[in-house]
Amino acid sequence: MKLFGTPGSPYVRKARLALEEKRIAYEYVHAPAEVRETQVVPLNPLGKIPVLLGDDGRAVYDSAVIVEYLDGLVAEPRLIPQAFNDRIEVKRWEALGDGIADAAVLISHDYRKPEARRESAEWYAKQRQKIERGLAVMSRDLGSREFCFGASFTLADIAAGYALGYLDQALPELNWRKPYPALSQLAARLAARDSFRKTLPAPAV
Ligand SMILES: N[C@@H](CCC(=O)N[C@@H](CS)C(=O)NCC(=O)O)C(=O)O
Repeated sequence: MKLFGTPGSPYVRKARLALEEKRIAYEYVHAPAEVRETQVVPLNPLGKIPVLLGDDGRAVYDSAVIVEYLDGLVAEPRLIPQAFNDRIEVKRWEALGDGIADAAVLISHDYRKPEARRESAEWYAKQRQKIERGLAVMSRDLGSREFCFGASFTLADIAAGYALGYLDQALPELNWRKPYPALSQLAARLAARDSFRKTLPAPAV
């Protein structure tokens, strides 16, 4: 099985975290923007990463579908609970992680444009509010518990972990740790896991 991605993408990291947690062997194929047309578009018409290519030739995208696919492929450890309400709760955590990452990706891509072509201050404020409201709900729902949902590690922890990690990487000036000490402790616990250590992107130079 192959996973096409780039190390800086939070969605690719989500898929890699699921592969690592489930101990599924895979080949990581570096697919930066220059090769997307030839390497990714034939597998995913949307041209986005991550894409998972199975040994049977089946291509799976996007990251939410990849995680669900992997969780069905290898039963243990279970990342998405089977009971309906529990499953929806864990998927809601995933939506929070994705939404925080979406806003942070938009901001960090806009930063790279020449100043004259950047979005307005209102647009930036709107994206930051999404991140801040998302963090507030994550913090409230985590409370003083060890895991984001239930009594064991799930996709909810992957979602919080990759979103918080991406904020550190893309928007370090946000300083989210100070207002959210419980999320900060969660991030430290997650960072100590093999899966998080193995998928930590190298610092930008
Ligand atoms: N919802 C998708 C988002 C994937 C996504 O936006 N990936 C970015 C990289 S961070 C990408 O491939 N962008 C290229 C494009 O949109 O053409 C997922 O979770 O997989």
